[in-house]
Amino acid sequence: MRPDQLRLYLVTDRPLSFGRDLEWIVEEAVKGGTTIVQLREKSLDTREFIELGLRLKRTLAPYGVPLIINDRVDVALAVDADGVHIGQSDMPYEIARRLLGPDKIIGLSVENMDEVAEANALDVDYVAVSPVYGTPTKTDTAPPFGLDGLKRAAALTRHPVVAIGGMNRSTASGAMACGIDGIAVVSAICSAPEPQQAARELLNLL
Ligand code: TZP
Ligand code: MG
Repeated sequence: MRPDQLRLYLVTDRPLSFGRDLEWIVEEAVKGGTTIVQLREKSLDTREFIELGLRLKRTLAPYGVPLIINDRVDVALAVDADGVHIGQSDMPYEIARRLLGPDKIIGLSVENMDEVAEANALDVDYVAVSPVYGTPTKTDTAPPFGLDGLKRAAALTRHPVVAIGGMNRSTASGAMACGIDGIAVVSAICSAPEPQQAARELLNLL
């Protein structure tokens, strides 16, 4: 993947989308300039997860925007998504790579400096520094990196970097100044009254 595809990374969250259709949110976000989309589902049945993945893949195809599946390598394979995003307690990178092959995107969350260093031994396509700030969207996180930690993580890693956790219009520019490739957002787009406008405004700040 090209690092510029990480610039504005939407991570979906249906509860934070206030009952609005996820395909609509995603298409609006992409019209506003979102460069990559991760389908993150924590409570869907496998069958529903796959059906939603297939629908989002059809939504994104005309825009050439990659679809990444959170956690579930089986779902990524089932829908022939562009890749998967794994955390430190998900399937190990080497196994995910073996199953997905050399061409799929694999992103990895890193939650402290040791994990940033360890990821340098893996051929992941990007790392997500998580979280930069504490966020009500996900409360079971590691302690936040802050901008200082983000800067050190960006300097230490050999991979493209996205920042996640508390990224919004007020925090985006400061994060980008740490030498990263993009920001990943949940609530700043999913909960926005106008997701297209929200994405456009974020992109303008990056
Ligand atoms: N992983 C680390 S923080 C986070 C995830 C999925 C949630 C980020 O949500 P928001 O609303 O963009 O702060
Ligand atoms: Mg995970």
